[in-house]
Amino acid sequence: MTSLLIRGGTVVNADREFKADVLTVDGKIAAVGEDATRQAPAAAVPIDASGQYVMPGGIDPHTHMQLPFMGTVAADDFFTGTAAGLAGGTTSIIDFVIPNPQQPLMEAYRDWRSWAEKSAADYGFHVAVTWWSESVHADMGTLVKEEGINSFKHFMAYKNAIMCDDETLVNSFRRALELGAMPTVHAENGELVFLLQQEVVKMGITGPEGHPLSRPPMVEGEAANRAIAIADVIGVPIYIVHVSCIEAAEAIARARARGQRVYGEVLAGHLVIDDSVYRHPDFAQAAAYVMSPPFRPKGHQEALWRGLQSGQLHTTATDHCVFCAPQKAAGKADFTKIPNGCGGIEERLAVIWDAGVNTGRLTPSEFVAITSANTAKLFNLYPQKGSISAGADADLVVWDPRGSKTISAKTHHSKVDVNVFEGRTVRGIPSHTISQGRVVYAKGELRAEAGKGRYLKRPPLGANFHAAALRTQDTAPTAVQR
Ligand code: DUC
Ligand code: ZN
Ligand code: ZN
Repeated sequence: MTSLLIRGGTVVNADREFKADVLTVDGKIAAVGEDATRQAPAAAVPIDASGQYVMPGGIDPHTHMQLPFMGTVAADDFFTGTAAGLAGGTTSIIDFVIPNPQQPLMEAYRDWRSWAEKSAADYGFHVAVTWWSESVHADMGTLVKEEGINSFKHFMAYKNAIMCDDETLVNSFRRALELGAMPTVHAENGELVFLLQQEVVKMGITGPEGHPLSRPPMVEGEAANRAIAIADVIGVPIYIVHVSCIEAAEAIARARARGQRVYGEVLAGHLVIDDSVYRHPDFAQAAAYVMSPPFRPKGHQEALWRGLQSGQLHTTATDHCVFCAPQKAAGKADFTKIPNGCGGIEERLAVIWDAGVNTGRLTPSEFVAITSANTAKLFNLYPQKGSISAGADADLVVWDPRGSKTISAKTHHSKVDVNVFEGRTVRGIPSHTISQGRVVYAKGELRAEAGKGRYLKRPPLGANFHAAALRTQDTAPTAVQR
């Protein structure tokens, strides 16, 4: 039996914070509070959490480990990427299975499952629907009913690659509704991106500064509005990944005000980095920030914070998808060929704590809501994940609110050669990360082990979640008697 007794800390859940000891036994939280102290076996290993917070380990609902993309493969594999996450207090990820168009979903799913076996932390998958056929319809059923998938991803951008047209969106959303699964979208209008990329290049703008010009906020706003409208007509909830701009955040807020069940995710990078990075005179420095949607002018960041503060936006993620400088160099002569993606899995919690809690924008409980609990609830992992309560998985972070560090590629654990938060000093860092009741990170020492992560099956969301998501513009369907 392995047991830990985390003593003297302040436990923070999404609903409240309170002083309590936490006892873990064999990978689960056995007790919280007086029971923990009383029931602790003599062999329990003590961890001193005095003056610190004890929070659920972070869940990153949006990562792309070893993703084959734009002619190359993302540099962090499932081991190095999840290990970096553990060093930053993130104990679970939800990554993406992305079939090529015409590839059977089940085949791609099996590929990703085998790649992920080396994960150091627990993991689940959203599965992307990149094309439509009867076999895709059938595979979605198998994935939900047998494989524990309850969310499907749709790329509205990346024309001539993985982009969904409206026909696919409509068919897939309808199937998701039948299955009790959550449709999710990368909201950017791929036709507009395609057109603007050509126009920007024709103007002679071939460097990374062309990237945000080809993907302005309205391109994201259009797609968010369209996806939300389709979901409304179908009567299914919808989750918009990496909301980066006012236009998309407002689309979500408007739909929610109409009573529609719409959820929004925000990336740590989009909260604190602005589009000035694309104007760096050194290609490699600017290309390091090429991701989609791009970083935005400053005003958008404030809107994203307000969305999180007001509860109109719900989760935070990273879109961790890293490419090293030689990979980014594929787009040296043409920004449209720069592999899209940035890191952040190790930094997300500290960046959001520093810019969110230390500034008074968020309480510690609100921080837990947007870094783990809301994701666990939306994707049906709660309270196994996202909660410090008896019976939950022993995935915890002991958080030192006075500890600080300066983020750098020289000291991070990802394999990528840059860090988009380079030079940022953050106050509030993990002292210990505990995964499945094992101390996997302690005061700078990472003890991640390949293959220790487990696949997380996520059951469908249930009839109530879907049944209540009625069309907001319903009129009773009645035939005219003639
Ligand atoms: N955006 C990125 O920047 N990289 C991977 C996929 C995506 O949508
Ligand atoms: Zn995306
Ligand atoms: Zn992504």
